[in-house]
Amino acid sequence: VSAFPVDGTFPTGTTQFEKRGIADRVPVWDDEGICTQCNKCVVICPHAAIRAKVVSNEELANAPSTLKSVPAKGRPFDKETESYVLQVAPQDCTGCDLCVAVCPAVSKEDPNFKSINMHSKLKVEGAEDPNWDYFIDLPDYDRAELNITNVKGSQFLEPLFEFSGACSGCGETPYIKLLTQLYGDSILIANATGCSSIYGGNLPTTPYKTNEFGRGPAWANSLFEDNAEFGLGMQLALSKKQETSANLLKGLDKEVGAELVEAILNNPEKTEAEKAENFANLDKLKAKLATINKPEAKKLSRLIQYLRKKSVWILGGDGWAYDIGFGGVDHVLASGENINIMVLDTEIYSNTGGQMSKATPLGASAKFAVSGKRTGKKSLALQAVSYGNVYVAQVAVGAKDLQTLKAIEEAEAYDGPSLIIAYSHCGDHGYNLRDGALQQEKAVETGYWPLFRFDPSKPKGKKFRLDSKAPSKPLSHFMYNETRFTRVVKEDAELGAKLLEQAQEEVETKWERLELYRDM
Ligand SMILES: Cc1ncc(C[n+]2csc(CCOP(=O)(O)OP(=O)(O)O)c2C)c(N)n1
Ligand code: SF4
Ligand code: SF4
Ligand code: SF4
Repeated sequence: VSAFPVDGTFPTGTTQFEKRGIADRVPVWDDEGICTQCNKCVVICPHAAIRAKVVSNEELANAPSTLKSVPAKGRPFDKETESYVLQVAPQDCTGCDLCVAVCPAVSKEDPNFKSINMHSKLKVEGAEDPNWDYFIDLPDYDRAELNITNVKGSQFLEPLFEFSGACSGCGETPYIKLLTQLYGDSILIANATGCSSIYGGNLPTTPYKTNEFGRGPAWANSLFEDNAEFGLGMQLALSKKQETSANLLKGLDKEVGAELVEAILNNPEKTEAEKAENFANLDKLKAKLATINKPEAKKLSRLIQYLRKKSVWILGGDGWAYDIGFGGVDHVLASGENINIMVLDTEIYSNTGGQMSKATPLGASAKFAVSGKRTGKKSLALQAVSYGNVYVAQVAVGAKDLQTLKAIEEAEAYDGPSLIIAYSHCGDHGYNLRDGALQQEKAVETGYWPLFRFDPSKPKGKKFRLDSKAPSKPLSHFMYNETRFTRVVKEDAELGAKLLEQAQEEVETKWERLELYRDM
């Protein structure tokens, strides 16, 4: 039996040592000339195995000759002195092909050739392994300089969730990765049991890691049924510690100096620059506290990390959020606390083999609904909207990555409870997940998965924003590419046709209902 530390902590950033090398084929950045540097391949990668950096040209002076780079495009980069590099980690890539599928840069001469293309790993790893080793040690761009309100800029941020053991092509992990890129050094994660707790804490390794300053997400998994309450407890403890540390600091005003005290207490940490300033001030405070011989100073030294803006994110699947943990989710939403919930909605209990949940749509076959579910999916999002003071977003990163990014940023900024329902394709849906992002696009086009955001902090008439257009394609365009929907058609064509008709009707009714929210 291994010796576990008494407080339940374990080393982080350990998946990087696994080097599972499970892919037969891996992507290679073949044509840097046609690459638009959009970073769409980076955001969709479930395993953080393809990354982009912008570095000064000098940094590349000793790079392997096979490491490609191009002048960096767009703000804030200097194309004369800085280069854009895109690199795959061949031994961490799972070969899902999602990055190639989303790449918009197609060769004019050959429509089957893109900026990145899949190759036999055996043939390319000789060059690409050393390329990755060099690339990963290159410095990350200054966070405070990047424009992280667009997808491209956000993808230069270091992911603090990488190389998880999730299935190849998983639709859940890109959301978690993005969350850690944006706020990884300032968040606490409460994780419901489900796929995300298994690939999130697949001991002895974990995909969560810290940045070069030793800061990263604090993560814990309690149970399946109590995760929202678990996260609320984290939030209450966090608020108390923040309050206690602020009071201690105010009490040491004279010893510390009013200017530093004010600078720390009044820093909203809304931007990366403000965050960096607070880190610098806390370093100064730490040094000062060491010279003050008072019990309050000693106590504050232990609590100094709470003089920070931190947030709690509660993560889990639909089985947790719609069904078994729903009471807790509802309780947290009703609490008014400044807390965030993200539901990774695969529309089934994925981790235990695909059982039906209240998120399973009409007509889909799942365990306990093998011949097609006969009732519709509940709208957890609209239930939450009914509170009026909850920020709510329904997103699909494969369909509209910018909307997902905005939703996460708005949820984090909103001073109250937030709920993001994130469409997550899953191997249990029954198709090659290479097409996961394409299916998400179809889900949005057909009205199966409308995209919207409800922000109570916006003025009347501007609170509800529909981010997708009215359904423009029949539902079958989306549904009939997935075995979960075609199974019933194969078994009983008449029943299949009836369920499709009902599902189509449901889509139209749901869209009409959403349009009513527009004026809110
Ligand atoms: C009270 C309880 N019931 C059942 C389980 C078994 N269990 C663990 S994970 C899971 C499914 C999780 O499904 P979901 O919340 O949709 O997350 P996903 O795996 O799809 O990400 C189940 C049923 C459990 N751990 N606790
Ligand atoms: S093939 Fe899949 S795992 Fe590999 S880099 Fe592309 S998206 Fe990531
Ligand atoms: S998706 Fe294609 S065009 Fe965009 S950064 Fe990746 S390789 Fe370049
Ligand atoms: S079962 Fe589905 S949700 Fe779970 S890791 Fe695999 S693809 Fe992701």
